[in-house]
Amino acid sequence: AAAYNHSAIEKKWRENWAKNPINVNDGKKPKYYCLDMFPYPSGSGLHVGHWRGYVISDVWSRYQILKGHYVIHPMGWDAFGLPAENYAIKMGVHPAKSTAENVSNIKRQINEISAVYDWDMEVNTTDPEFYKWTQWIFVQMFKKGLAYEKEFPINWCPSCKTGLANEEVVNGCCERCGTAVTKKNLRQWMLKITAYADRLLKDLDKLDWPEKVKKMQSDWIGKSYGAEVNFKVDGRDESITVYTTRPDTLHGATFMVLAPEHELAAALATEENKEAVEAYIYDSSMKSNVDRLQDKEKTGVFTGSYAINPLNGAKVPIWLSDYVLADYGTGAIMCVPAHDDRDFEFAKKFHIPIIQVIAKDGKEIENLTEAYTDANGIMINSGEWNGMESSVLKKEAPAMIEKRGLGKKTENFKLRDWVFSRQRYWGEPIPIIHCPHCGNVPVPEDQLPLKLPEVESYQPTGTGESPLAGIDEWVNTTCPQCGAPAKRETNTMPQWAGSSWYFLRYVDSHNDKELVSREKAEKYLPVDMYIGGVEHAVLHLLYSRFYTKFLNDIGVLDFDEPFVKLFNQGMITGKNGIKMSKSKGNVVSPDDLVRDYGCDSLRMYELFVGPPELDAEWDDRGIEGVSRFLNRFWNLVTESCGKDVKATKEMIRLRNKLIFDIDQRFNQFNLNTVISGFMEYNNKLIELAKKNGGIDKETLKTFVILLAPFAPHIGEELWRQLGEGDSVFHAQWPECDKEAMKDDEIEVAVQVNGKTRAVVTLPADVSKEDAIQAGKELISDKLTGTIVKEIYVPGRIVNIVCK
Ligand code: ANZ
Ligand code: ZN
Repeated sequence: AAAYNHSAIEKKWRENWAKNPINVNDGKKPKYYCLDMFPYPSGSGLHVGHWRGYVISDVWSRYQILKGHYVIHPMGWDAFGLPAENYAIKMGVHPAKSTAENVSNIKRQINEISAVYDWDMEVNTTDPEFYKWTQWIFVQMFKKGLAYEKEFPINWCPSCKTGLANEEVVNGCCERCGTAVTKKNLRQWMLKITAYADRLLKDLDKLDWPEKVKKMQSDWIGKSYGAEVNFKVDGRDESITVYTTRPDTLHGATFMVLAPEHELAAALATEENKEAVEAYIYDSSMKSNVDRLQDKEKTGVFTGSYAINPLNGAKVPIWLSDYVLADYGTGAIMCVPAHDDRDFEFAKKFHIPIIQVIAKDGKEIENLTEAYTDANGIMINSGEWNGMESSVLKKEAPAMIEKRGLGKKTENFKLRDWVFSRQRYWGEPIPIIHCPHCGNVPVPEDQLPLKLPEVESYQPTGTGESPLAGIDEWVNTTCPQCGAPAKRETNTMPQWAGSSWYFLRYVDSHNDKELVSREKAEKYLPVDMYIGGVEHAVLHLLYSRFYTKFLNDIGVLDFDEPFVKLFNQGMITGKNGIKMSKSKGNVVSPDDLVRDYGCDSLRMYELFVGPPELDAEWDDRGIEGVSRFLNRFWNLVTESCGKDVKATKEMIRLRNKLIFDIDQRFNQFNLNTVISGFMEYNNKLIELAKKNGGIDKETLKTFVILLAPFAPHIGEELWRQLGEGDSVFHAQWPECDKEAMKDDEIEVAVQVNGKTRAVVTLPADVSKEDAIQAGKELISDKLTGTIVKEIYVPGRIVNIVCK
């Protein structure tokens, strides 16, 4: 038989599948939607790390095809936004041009994977026919009051020269370029994602997602329960409302802190504190939220004013400090230094009294050296609350405070509205016209898409305006409502706008009337399996859920969660776990490996390197092992092919065990152990072939079907060599016969007083009596005294106890 020639068979089957697609929608098969997170078409192309996710989603898709599904497995390009634009600026070419080049280059590379993508569904977020709908969604949100304008200090990246969403600031730095983020007061378009906070949190329960990701989302949404409590300002009419999750500690509130931006901050300053207060307010305005929250020494300033603790009438000083954020809760807090770390540090630094109100076993600590943050204990120094269990009081206090008219029970979210405008060129223009008479008027829907105009200079201006603001003939327009001269909005949408809904478009990508037809949405959506990196846990994955819920609310979709199941693959790294990147010079290109070992070997090796959910270090040499396996399997099949070997019991048993093991591992996403399983069973079959002069066809065919999702070309080729006329992907995924899987003979240890004396081979279904009988016969010469007990541990041990 001919030797395994990967280049020849891979070329042959790729051409064949192009003509005879294996994944056909006959309208009868149930659908299965398996989605990859679509890539940014960057200039550096694909390395072996990118392959991993695409291989995982492809083996899963092919598995679903074999299980009788019509699989929706599309691919597209997330091509707007900073990465494409920064690249374009660096290379000195227009982003439209470089993006198109990158797309065609990456598409060629992706095709090397031989995945079953349906390119007829392809989308590109920069295509006007696509972003027409991105803009359309914005207009619908605007009409529902969910897109609104607001001026406030936002996160600003001085290097990318654009505003950023909270989600795009990581440890105080720009998520894209790593530059420290500052603040800038800018007029912004905002999306009211907070209107969906409760649903975004609650519906996490519906999702079959990694717990880790769900936790990241729920932490980000950050719901907390507590109370708003009113403190009267001493000697004045105003009162200050604080938000607290710990109203049980109210007796321990020895001071208050307002955010420097609080509306009363300046007004509360007494004459002698005025100068210091104003200076402090100014200094804080120059810092970002992240700076302010970082663990640095606390700063603050006393206003000179006092407030009255509503429970016990104590006079407490009012301070300003930037550790209190203006946009969380009410922007003012009551400070309980005995039980809160930040308050403790602040009180120590500024010599403010500390009163302990919760104590373990009710015993007060003489000199607190740190805050007692455990919410369990007995209330002390708390008037009528003394003696209560604090964890109980914590739950009851909000209602008690509300009942006594001191405030109200309330809840809060950490989630903020989404800063949705970018002062950059390479994005979807926001389809709004500013009219001096009518205010903000959306571009009429029949005029969408509002195309991004061609510009000479697309570099960010740094002025807080996008480069679009410099194109007078584009900016100046007329109001669609009253016809008066008006100006276009010049900000563009963020990177995430297109990716928040692209997965909906794939199933109806040529529809020029609707974003997606209701019929197709009902038939093909939502996504059954979403595969991609974990870095998107709170950005893309949260935004997509929000968009889906909104589109559900306005009747476009009949479901409100986009991704039923989520799988996050780990990263492939270079040596010592270092991320693969051009700048580190450790990028491994798939091209040479495909040439030398074939696509099938590389696909399998991508999975073999380790559990798919974990990071794995790449080592080129490992691919040899996979390649050797494929060669040996090839030889086994081709040598048995013409021989018509009869199936032995052992072959049948092995066949069923193989099905059971592979299917189970596959289902649990233990893809690396699927590959090692193939290797083990291959070795066993080779042994059997030696004994029997080959392996029966049925067993070989079974192996080939199981292997095909992983190594589709060799799978298809061997399937045909085994005499089949139709594609292996039209075969049925084999089912395991559990009876046939059982070993029919077992080896049982025979013991005397717990010591093994012999081993006896017995039928697998032997009865207790027969097993003991056989065991006794075998060791009769070793029995002394009288038998007091006979024990049979099924399938393993016969133990005869003598005295
Ligand atoms: C008194 C208190 C006593 C508090 C105690 C905590 C512990 P969540 O919602 O879980 O993050 N807080 C409220 N608004 C704030 C703001 N704008 N900036 C900074 N801190 C703020 O926590 C809410 C708690 O964080 C509130 O409960 C408040 O401090 C503080 F032993 O009030 B607490
Ligand atoms: Zn108008």
